[in-house]
Amino acid sequence: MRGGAEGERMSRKILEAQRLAEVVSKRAVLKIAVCGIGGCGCNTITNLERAGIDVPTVAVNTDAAVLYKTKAKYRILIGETVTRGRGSAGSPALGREIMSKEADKVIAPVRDAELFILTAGLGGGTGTGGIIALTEYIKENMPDKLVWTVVTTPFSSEGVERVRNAQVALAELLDLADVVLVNFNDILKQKMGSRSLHQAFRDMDKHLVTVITALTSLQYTEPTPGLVNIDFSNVERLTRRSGLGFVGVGEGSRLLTAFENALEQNFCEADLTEAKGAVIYMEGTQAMLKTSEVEEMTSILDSKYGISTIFWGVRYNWRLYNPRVMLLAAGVRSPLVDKYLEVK
Ligand SMILES: Nc1nc2c(ncn2[C@@H]2O[C@H](COP(=O)(O)OP(=O)(O)OP(=O)(O)O)[C@@H](O)[C@H]2O)c(=O)[nH]1
Ligand SMILES: [Mg+2]
Repeated sequence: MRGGAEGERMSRKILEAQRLAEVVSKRAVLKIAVCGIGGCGCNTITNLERAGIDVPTVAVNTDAAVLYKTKAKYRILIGETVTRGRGSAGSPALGREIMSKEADKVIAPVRDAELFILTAGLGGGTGTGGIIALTEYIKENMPDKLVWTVVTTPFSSEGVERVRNAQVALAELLDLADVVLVNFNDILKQKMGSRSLHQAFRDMDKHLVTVITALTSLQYTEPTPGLVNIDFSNVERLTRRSGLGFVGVGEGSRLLTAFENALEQNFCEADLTEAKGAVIYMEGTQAMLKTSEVEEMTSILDSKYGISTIFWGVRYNWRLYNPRVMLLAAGVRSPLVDKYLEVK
């Protein structure tokens, strides 16, 4: 048996270690919430829930029937007195007005999140006006939080009015949000060669789930010696008010192939040259994540794109057959987005 003084010293040490571990674990977990607005946003939330996402999800709509069918941790009907639960009939102005009055109610269940991922299909009323008003609300009332938006642009075949709604909203979002990730439906259709509009929407649905799931996995990064690890302050410094962003997720037989495939997942023709910085998040077994290939990824980003600020995240995942890489680049350019915003 240890003596009284010695025993006391030991138990104090154990208590201190426990307290430190608690602080570390609290600091390390990045609190993320995902919020989907309008028909497309609600559909994305349902798909994320089906895929087993494990961050709080909020689905918001003015359309009660669509919301009723949505699967989400929190479902919030807005504009009930104005639209009587029937949607905003394609009016972004109405969607915006309703959300600006009820944003408080929407955010209430996830108020403690540090990073909000907001998603909507641009072109209609609720999602288009709502995502702008919600971003504005968070930026005005909780300026320390980050807002990343994941949006789609309508197919040209959906008509001029929807495209115009989307153009105006995209321009505003680029000013308001910390990061805007935009996916052009037309580009996806070209790449996938989808047979019908319905099929193309389903392809985009899958893409949105992959991107948002990958973004939320940033909360799991494990500190790895020898790499500049991702923590919240890195993510914050890199993405705050960084405008247009790029995210690609790829798998491949080797890490480098996965990385190249991630670069291919480009649905806004983003040009990564001179981007503000990048985050690379890798998953796989320890044997898959080879240091030499990690170095090669860094050197490609540096020599080909001139990106020198790179943060790394690793999560060992014994269930994967192939390594998976998520590449997030902040502050990218896109001639396609520039052109899209010019057309009136
Ligand atoms: N990928 C995908 N895109 C969709 C889906 N539904 C709609 N969209 C796209 O999102 C745009 C906006 O549509 P909605 O989300 O239904 O519109 P809303 O925000 O509910 O607006 P209102 O109904 O007018 O209040 C459309 O123009 C489509 O381009 C969907 O299920 N999947
Ligand atoms: Mg709707």
